[in-house]
Amino acid sequence: MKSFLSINDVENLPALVKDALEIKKNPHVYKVLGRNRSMCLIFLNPSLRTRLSSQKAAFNLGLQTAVLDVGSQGWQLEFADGVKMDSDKAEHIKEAAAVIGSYFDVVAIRAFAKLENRDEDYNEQVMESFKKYCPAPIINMESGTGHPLQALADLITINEHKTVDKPKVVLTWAPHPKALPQAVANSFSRWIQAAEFDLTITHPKGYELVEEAAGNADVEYNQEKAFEGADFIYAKNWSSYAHYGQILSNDPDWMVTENKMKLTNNARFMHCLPVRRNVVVEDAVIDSENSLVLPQATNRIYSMQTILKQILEKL
Ligand code: AN0
Ligand code: CP
Repeated sequence: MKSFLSINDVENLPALVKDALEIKKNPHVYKVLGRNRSMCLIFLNPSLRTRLSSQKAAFNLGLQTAVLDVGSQGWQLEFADGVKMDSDKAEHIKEAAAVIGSYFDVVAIRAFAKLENRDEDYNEQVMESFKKYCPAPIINMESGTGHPLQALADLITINEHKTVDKPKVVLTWAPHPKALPQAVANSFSRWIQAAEFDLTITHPKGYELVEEAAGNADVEYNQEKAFEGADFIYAKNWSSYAHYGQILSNDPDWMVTENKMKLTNNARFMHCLPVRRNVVVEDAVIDSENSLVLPQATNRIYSMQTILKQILEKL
């Protein structure tokens, strides 16, 4: 693998998941791969899991890391071409990405959708600029349109916990006080369908995902109907794609509750975290023995480690 921006960079998905499960059993066997090599983690937005699991994955591979928090430590970056840089942005991505790429062997970037301009977010301006100007391989730690490291961790988790070959997976929209990106939902939908599991997406009208992400998933506007017979319930809030970045509903009736979980096939509950308790999901569900939120977070180490291993092998 050269860079990892989305599922399009994955040649063989079953092999990738198998590799991750093997690495999880023996996390230290590839330590030689990272020797005398280093990775820079660049954050334009906050993170707990991605930041720490990426450093842990690098540690397991013997790879050194440096972290740059652009907001508090770096110069504000300009991404537009040909502009007169007389505002608050002190450095252009052309120089910044080239410099960082000359110091490190791998560069990982987090840059959330700004939810202001759909084209800017969906053209992946930040990731594409790094790809263009940075000579080192790039890893997406959540971009304008996707969060593929999370989706890989989710797929590892489902593979570990499924009891049938093709489980019924339900992605449910849930309420949230702030407008959130579509990235997690987009990637989850794409990866679950690529893994050929049965996916139903349920959300209020107006929250349809972009066509390439929705794919051939069943869309069910009645959440309780969607939950019937589900093996996995994956909750996430996202803002509208059609009415870009807007909150169209905050209906508390969409929260995942113990009562709704009773409609499922004793489903496991999933969320990428961070989660707002008793807004997105009731305490009784996230604290139940059917909750997989902590195993998902643990698997973030192995999703990053698997991607890093494949990139380091090609350096
Ligand atoms: C972010 C999002 O929804 O994209 C990050 C999730 C991993 N969530 C929040 O900002 C709460
Ligand atoms: N799930 C996830 O990416 O969490 P962080 O935002 O804390 O990294």
